[in-house]
Amino acid sequence: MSAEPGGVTAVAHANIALVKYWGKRDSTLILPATSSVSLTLDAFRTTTHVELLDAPAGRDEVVLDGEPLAGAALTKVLAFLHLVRSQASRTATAQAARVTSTNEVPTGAGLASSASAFAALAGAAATAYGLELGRRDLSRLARRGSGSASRSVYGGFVVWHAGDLADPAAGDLTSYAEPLPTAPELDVAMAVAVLDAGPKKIGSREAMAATVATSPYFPAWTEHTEADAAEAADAIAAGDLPRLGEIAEASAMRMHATMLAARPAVRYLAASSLAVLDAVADLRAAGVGAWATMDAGPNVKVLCEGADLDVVAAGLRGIVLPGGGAPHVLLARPGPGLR
Ligand code: 2P0
Repeated sequence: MSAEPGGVTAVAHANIALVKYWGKRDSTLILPATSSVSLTLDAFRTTTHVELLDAPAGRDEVVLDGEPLAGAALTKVLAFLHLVRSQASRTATAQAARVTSTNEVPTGAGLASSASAFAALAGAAATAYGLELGRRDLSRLARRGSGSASRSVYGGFVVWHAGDLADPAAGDLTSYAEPLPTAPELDVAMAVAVLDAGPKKIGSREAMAATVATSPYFPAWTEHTEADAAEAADAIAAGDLPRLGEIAEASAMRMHATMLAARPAVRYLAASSLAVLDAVADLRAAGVGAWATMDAGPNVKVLCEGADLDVVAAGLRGIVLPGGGAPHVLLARPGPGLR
């Protein structure tokens, strides 16, 4: 974070979960049902500037990519600013803020991420309002904006702990992210197959709530995910990419299976996604270490060794999608934490 005369600027990067977060046990505090493990990427970053105004709270201004923010997205940001002000004990005499944010996401990628957005906002707003938070508390604060944002406070491989399950107040203190010990020889990369399947039909927050409320598979999902997170951490420490890749692909498929069992089903998998999953299996059959993961949308992200990124990208660009055409492929490597 850099404090300038006119405010504070923070930069945060997107992260992709390898062991997924899907479901909350407390939606006010954003406490997850399970721990999750992610990789922060060098691509897809958000830069956010926060400047305090000579005006009372309630006159906040939020501009995203040059346009005033509106609707539900604005409500989320205003609630977050209110939280930061209350933590700074400045509610009585609170000054409004002007938030100016820019997302660097390749056009049409469909990867706009609340993770980089709320991590950057947490960093810039906390500093602007005079909160001196360590990384762990910044991660807890970012979590209140969007769960996955807690992980974007750190670079590389990260775990977000579910925290104390017994009561929410203890959970709020113990549900934070931290970097994972990583074998120095573990050199990974990610290829993103961008599939144009139109705008999302259901946002992830609503989809998670529907899954928790109606999927009979949800208890099995939570039971296995905690063990998957521990095994992923072991694989990262040991530099065992095949083991990490297997866990990551299984976690993504199980997450989608859990939401497919909701009533009505939540389905992000598209026909084009299945074509990419087949291509990833073909790469593996040909001896290339490549493992797929998917989030709340049709795009498929492929984890591989850094040295194999070009061959994986070529494999993905060679796919003939249902309906014709090939996926647009973006390349990413591990990226830094909030700065
Ligand atoms: C993840 N996702 O672990 C999972 C996998 C999408 C699929 O975290 O409600 O924007 O703000 O806490 O973090 C996306 O959900 O949800 C997400 P909220 P968030 O990356």
